[in-house]
Amino acid sequence: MSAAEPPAPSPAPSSAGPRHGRRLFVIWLVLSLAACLLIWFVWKPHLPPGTMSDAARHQQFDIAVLAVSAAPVVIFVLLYFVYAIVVWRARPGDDSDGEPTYGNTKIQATWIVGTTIIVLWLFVFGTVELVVPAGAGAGQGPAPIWKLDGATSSTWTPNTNTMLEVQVIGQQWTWTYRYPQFGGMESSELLLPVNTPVEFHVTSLDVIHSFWAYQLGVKADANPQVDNVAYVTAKALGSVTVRCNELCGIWHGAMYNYGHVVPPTEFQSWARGVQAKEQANGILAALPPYALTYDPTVIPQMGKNLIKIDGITGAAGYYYPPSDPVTP
Ligand SMILES: [Cu+2]
Repeated sequence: MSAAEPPAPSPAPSSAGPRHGRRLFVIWLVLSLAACLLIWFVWKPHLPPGTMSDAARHQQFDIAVLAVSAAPVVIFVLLYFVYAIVVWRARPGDDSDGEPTYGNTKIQATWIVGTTIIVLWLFVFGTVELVVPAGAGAGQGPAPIWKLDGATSSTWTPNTNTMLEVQVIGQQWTWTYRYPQFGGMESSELLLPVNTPVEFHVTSLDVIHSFWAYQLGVKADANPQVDNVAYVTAKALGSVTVRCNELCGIWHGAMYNYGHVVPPTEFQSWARGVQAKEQANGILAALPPYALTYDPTVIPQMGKNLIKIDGITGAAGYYYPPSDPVTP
């Protein structure tokens, strides 16, 4: 506030002038309420990443809650700015200095209490939203603290609340998926059963990648020699975009494919089908035994046969890096 209005020194609460504090508060309250209602009822249903999984729903909810928390703060700053320009601006011909101010206990106390509440609220809300949805779809490393409910078993059958284990393997520049409960079969396609707890084990064969299943709200780093666990339960049928979210070389931008969430019985027959096919054509025997991480330098070169059999390719047109350099 620069210069005071000649008739009434404005910032000081005087019985003669308008009560600026109350006026600001009322305008702020109305605008904030309107903004929060708009955010919650109009904007929230369109916020990413949608509602395809439990993790995605929580993320959409979190973004909406944070927007609702931030809107009153932003509105207060802008409102005060506009109000000060309109009401407390220097009038033409007024060259006097503004009133000196020496602190205001009420404003200082309000500021400290207000900011403390906001920070503590964000801390509590963030923690709850990380713990309740079992890590919020993020990678928790090899020993997850927040586990998703579901029975663990070496086999998987539909509609039993048994956790489906899916290993996600990144390599330059493709994703493949192994299903240990189906003989460790490996596919370039990600299929998931709906309404089933899924435990992803994300790893890499070469450089750092990041597994990002957008519509599922899952994002987990894929690091070589690391088993990174992330949980999700898909809640709706449909397609999922899988992208690499860590710059990993020249074809990083092309490192994506699509997953599908299907009914549990359809998933089971697909998985059994791939397992049977890979048993018959020799891929299962040629694959390294299922493990949580792989050392590609000791995996014997499997050569181009695999590509011919299953259409899986990795760096230089090979699946898993060759043990000796070969011209592609
Ligand atoms: Cu990548």
